[in-house]
Amino acid sequence: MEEELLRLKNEATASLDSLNKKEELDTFRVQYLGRKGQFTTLMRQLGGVSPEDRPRLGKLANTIKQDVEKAFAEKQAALFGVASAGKPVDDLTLVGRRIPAGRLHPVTQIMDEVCTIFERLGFEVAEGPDVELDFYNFEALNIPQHHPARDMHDTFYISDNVLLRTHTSPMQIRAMKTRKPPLRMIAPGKVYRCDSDITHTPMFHQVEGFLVDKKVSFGDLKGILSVFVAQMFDKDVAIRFRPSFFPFTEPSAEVDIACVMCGGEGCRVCKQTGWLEILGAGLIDPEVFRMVEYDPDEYSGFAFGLGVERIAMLKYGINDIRLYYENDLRFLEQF
Ligand code: 2U9
Repeated sequence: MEEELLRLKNEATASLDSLNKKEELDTFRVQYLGRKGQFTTLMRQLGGVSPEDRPRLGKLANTIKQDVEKAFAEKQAALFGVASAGKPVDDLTLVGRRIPAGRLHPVTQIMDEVCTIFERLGFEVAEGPDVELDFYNFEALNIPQHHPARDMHDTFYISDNVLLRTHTSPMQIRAMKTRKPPLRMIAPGKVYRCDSDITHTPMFHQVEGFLVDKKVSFGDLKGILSVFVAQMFDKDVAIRFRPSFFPFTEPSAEVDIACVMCGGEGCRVCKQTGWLEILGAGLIDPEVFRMVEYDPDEYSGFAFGLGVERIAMLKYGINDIRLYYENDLRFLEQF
């Protein structure tokens, strides 16, 4: 038994000395030190040794195994750069691990971009509650009970008088009710409409803006929106104002830009018209001024509203609005 132990020690030491590849370390460990390795097999045989020899041989076996384990750790340190205590040594030449960084949602990115453009034009930002009173969402905007325009808004009602805002206009009403002109403000935020298909989600984002002062004209509105379109899309993109109707503006217009896909030639995206609608706007209706106790003979103003998801779809060429809210990283990571 003693001879066997010494032979195993010599064999293991020689094998360890000749070893110079990291892969060979594993083979060595399994062959000599593992659960089914040669040391374990030999030490199991200690049970059959005479009781008087057993303590001495047991001790010798343990010492030899410990020596080989120590030599193994040193070899490992030499080949792997691992300290003999088993602790990894920092390899300062290694490339750092990349920490996966989150990023802003594409809708947030476009929302920020829209807000920045208007902030540079001197507009202040106002945010307010998503749960609103009927008065601020409809009544004060010249949309009384039973007005047909209420149907278009597909409202989520919480009670008779309380609802999820269908646009961010209530913020403008709140501002006018508490402050005097001149006012130049944008209201970004979530709005809610009970509607869902390829171009509608029950929650979407709007940026609305308005300006109230003495002698504000439709020309001022055209100027501001032209600057916005040039900065948001392309400085040379064609823009047109098309007559429209909203209860809260008079006159009203919808604003189109030359199709971003075909440049105005006509394609599937612009339904062969060459134009894409990007926002609605107009001069604030005198009825709205009366509701907030502004004198419509003294003040005038313009207002506009845009859907952020729609602007982002046109900018990025996305054809289904629901993609924004499926949280598929393969989609979100592209922005
Ligand atoms: C006040 C007075 C008037 C805001 C306006 C629009 C026209 C408009 C739509 C664009 C796409 C809503 O998200 S959308 O579906 N908005 O067309 N919004 S004028 O007019 C106001 C706002 C506040 C006090």
